[in-house]
Amino acid sequence: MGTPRVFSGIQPTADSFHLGNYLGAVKQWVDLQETGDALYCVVDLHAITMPYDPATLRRRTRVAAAQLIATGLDPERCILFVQSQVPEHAELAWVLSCLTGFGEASRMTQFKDKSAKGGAETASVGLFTYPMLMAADILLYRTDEVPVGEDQRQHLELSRNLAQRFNHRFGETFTVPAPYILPAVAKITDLQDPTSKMSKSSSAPQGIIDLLDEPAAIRKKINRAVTDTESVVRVDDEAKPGVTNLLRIYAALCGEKADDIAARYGDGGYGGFKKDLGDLVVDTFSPIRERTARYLSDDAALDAVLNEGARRARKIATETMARVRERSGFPPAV
Ligand code: AQP
Repeated sequence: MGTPRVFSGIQPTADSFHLGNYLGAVKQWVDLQETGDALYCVVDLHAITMPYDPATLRRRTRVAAAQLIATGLDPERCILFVQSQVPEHAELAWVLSCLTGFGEASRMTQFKDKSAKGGAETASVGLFTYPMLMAADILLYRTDEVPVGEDQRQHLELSRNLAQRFNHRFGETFTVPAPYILPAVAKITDLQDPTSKMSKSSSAPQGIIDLLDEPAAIRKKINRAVTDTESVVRVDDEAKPGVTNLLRIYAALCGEKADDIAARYGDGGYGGFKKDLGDLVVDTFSPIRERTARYLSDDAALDAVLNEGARRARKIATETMARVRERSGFPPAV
């Protein structure tokens, strides 16, 4: 097998990515650009599935792209682009929506959760068809591997089913993508509610560490993270979800095993452990924050990177769409 094609995306739905986005997804993206033929995308079309303000979206899209470069994505080693600049995403999403059963789409838990929060009647149809747009993102690039967090597993399963369904009905067209999910970081949890996912839209500010947080804010949030009364640092998902989450974060950032880190702190209480973790997060995020500000200060350079990324992505996307059009019974695009 040749170099695997890798694709993933992230929504510009906040002014900063958070620690869960970073450890669950973006950190893997940086690693995979070295071994894979990688495309990464700021998925602004996905971001409009919830109520939004255009000026805010425009700003967040740029902040998202700048953060991705600041974390280590190198536009020479991967294709970095903004989804709406490649119109084939929306075009293929329509074709895939017409292959998806209404019942099948209704079973998507992200739609159920998000629509329940705002009231199912007012949820947009776009929120309902979000998974088909995500399938289009992935299938357009004949993707082999998709590095994501655990919350995206169900959507990825739908992408696989849609690829197989299209291939079966209309002839071999799409690669069937595989999830690339690292169990240790697949679900980083909220610091105040350590059984729930850390999330841009549902975590309270004290429960979420942003990539662009100032050092003092990071330290404070980690100091106040919910633990337990036992005072022993050890991995135990059932009895100690808060400490276990902090250990997983620690391990992912320094590359050691969580059990080895736990053994070093033992039963000495949580103060020193939290202080060291705060330092580690600050040391990792501060250079990223500074680089993000630098990339955001040069509009023309950022535009040039994103426009070039979109041009390169579009070349692949139009090839795939030409095949899809032919197999679907449409005339060629003119
Ligand atoms: N807590 C998490 N732990 C591990 N991975 C996570 N991801 C998100 N939260 C965690 C992964 O980050 C990537 C980009 O996510 P996204 O912006 O496309 O949307 P999301 O999954 O819906 O993330 P959020 O923060 O929870 O956003 P909202 O609140 O807007 O829904 C994905 O690979 C995701 O798995």
